[in-house]
Amino acid sequence: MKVNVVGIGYIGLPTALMLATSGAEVFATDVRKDYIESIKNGSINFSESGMKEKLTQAIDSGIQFSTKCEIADYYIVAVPTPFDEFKKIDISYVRDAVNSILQVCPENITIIIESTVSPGTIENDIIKIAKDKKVNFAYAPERIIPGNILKEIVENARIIGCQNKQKGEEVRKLYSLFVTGQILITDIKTAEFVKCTENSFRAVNIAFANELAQICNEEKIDVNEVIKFCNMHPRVNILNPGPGVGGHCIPIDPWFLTGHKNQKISVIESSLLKNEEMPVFVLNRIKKIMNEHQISDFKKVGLYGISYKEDVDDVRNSPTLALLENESHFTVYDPMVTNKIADNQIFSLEDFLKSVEIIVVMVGHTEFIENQEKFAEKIIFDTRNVCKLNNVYKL
Ligand code: SAJ
Repeated sequence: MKVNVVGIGYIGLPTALMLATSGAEVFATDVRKDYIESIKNGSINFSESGMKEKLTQAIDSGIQFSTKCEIADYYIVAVPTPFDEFKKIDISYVRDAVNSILQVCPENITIIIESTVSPGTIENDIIKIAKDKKVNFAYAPERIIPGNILKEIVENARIIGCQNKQKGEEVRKLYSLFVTGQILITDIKTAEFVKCTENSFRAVNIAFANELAQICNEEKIDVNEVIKFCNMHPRVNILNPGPGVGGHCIPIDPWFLTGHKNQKISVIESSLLKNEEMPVFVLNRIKKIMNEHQISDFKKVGLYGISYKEDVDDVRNSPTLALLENESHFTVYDPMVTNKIADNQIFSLEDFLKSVEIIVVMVGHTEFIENQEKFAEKIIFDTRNVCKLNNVYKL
């Protein structure tokens, strides 16, 4: 089986590597020339456990990297789908990818879209790009969690949306090369809905936890204890409040469900807005703590963590960066983020500890959890409920 994966970032790269090490002949295409060159030499621009080793194995198995699409039986598109200024999906990368495939592909092949799209996009916009050329389309959204990509890409159940059952079976066969989880076949639009709904569920649930945190804070009650006890109920499962929701999925994908004019969409929208307001809620809490301790210099406050969540180096839509947009004078440190992206960024834990009096735990990296005693002399505001020291401010 010849497969051309188009877009070899967070999703496309592991997909291409898994296919290449499971018996498929794989071409991996990306428009970034420099990235292609570095990846050919075994270098990856994000940190993910096991990925470098997988890349070496895939190179040994004959994976080919290029900026141009090749002739193949299947094409998998895994390019970004950001939203525009009106929070509507921007499909220009998907459109460009499909156009570049159409220039080289034979007829009757299948183009599988993995990028997240709003329901209806494939039928209304993407299929039309093919015009008279006879090709098939499928939608196979990914579900892998950054930090555990290589395990989840194999074990998670997958939903494949297809134009007909027979094509669905063919696509199932392709993914069966490396997926051990169930592979379920449905129509394209249902699959599009599934993807957006999963991330909306998480966004709404986290927003609920964040709102609870705000209410509990006013009543001087520990929200984490309330949630812990609630979750002992057999039918309750509340997620964790935090300083905001980052990453490239949960703050974005739910907007793809909200543009329906004939329905009153309030739950999803207000949840997204609730999550977006959390960095400012945290900022106001920090200012109160500074007042209590007569600290007025923002540099004496250290934000621990810049990435959007624990143990990843990804800073996309990071709550810490959102907080810094409102007040840029804080000192910041993140063991995972080694390039300079903030004004007062410090690169060693020891220097960070020497520079600040208050520490705000924005991300619960393993480094923090395993070295808590080093922070014992500091005033700590723990927004992630990971600190076991005494006298800690909680969200
Ligand atoms: N967060 C909270 N409280 C929680 C859980 C998460 O505040 O209880 C925050 C995190 O700190 C982070 C953000 O939410 O800032 C998102 O983190 P995440 O771990 O929930 O999700 P992502 O964005 O890393 O990955 C999600 C996953 N989707 C679901 O779990 C439904 C993943 O499976 C998807 O593949 C991915 O989105 C995607 O690509 O859509």
